[in-house]
Amino acid sequence: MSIEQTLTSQERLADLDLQQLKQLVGLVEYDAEGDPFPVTGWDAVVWSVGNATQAALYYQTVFGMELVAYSGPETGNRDHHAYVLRSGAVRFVLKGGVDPDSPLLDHHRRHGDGVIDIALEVPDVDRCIKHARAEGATVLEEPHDVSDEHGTVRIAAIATYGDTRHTLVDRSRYNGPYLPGYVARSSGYVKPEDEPKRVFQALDHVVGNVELGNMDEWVGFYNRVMGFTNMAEFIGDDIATEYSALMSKVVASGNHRVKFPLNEPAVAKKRSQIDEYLDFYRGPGAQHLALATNDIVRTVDVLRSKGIEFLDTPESYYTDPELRARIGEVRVPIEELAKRGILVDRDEDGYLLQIFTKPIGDRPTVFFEFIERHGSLGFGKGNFQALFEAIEREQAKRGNF
Ligand code: TYF
Ligand code: FE
Repeated sequence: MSIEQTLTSQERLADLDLQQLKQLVGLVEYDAEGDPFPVTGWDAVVWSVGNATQAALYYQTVFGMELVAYSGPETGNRDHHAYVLRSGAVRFVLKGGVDPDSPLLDHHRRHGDGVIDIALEVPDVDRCIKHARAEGATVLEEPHDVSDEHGTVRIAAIATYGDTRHTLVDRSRYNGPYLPGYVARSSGYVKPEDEPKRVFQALDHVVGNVELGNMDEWVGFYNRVMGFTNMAEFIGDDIATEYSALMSKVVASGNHRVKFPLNEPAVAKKRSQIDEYLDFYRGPGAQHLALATNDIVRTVDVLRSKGIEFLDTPESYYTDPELRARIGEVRVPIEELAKRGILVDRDEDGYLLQIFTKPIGDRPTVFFEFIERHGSLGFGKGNFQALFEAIEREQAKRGNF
């Protein structure tokens, strides 16, 4: 039995080791041999944005990411600009149309800013596609090699919920800055001396919102097509009708690096936050990305100082004796968490600290979560009520009922 734990190329570049990743995102050892669709980890999150040239600056100056590669008219790509940014093991690719007839602009007209591709690094693209096809997946791009002076990448893509895709990338024979067609690029932006090197190190999970009644179908898709297994945490209809108006289940890759909670709306007293997303995104799509940090207090302070707005948490959350008793001792005084609105949850494995931003674009669709794990492999179940009440307060401000 092979117990496989391999670093992704991004993790190696970021100088992260397996011990750090275990802490940051809770990866586990597993038997890769019996895995029909082995996944090493995240490759990139590819965004369609209304103005990639400006968004690239936002992710550098606000989120502290580093510009590393570029494709655009100057490199022979007349269709769009694409800026590749990284923070630790996280890679974002921001795409914005140049050619007025670019398909990217059609996508943007419909969905607004959002995630078009959750790309994964895999050791064997052909094996994954063979399995995916046999399980009925839609293959959007057949396995093929792309090469330049830095080597060869093998690549393919399958469809997932809505207009979202999973590109599968084997970069074991490649050492360029991103993909063939991209050139290395840095920027003139100079980070202030007093800022941390990074405000997040790794991607923890990406949540998908799907239509009413479709959650189990998509859980089944990830089980069958990608060999993902279900994690213990879920939101059932018992909790849903109480306050959250959503149901949720979580699937994970064998090594637990890649975790996909999947939400569907539930019928409850108030219009679901998931319905609001589906209306404004015009269909299923990625709802939030959880970014792992090893110092959430610092992360929140830096981001707030740059104008990022987080959901607020009422004082009563921190003074609730039941919560106090349940969370016990954490690495920072509760008062420090209360000042910043950081949430705490504890389970049998440990605890986690988390906080959520307001939607990051013009539509009430995509947002970020920041998460600092200390043993807990969960998603903050104990915070769902406080969190969903906060989301509902924001929905009400937007005129939702
Ligand atoms: O990823 C999760 O499951 C948590 C909780 O609309 C959550 O971050 C679930 C649904 C949602 C917002 C947060
Ligand atoms: Fe989350």
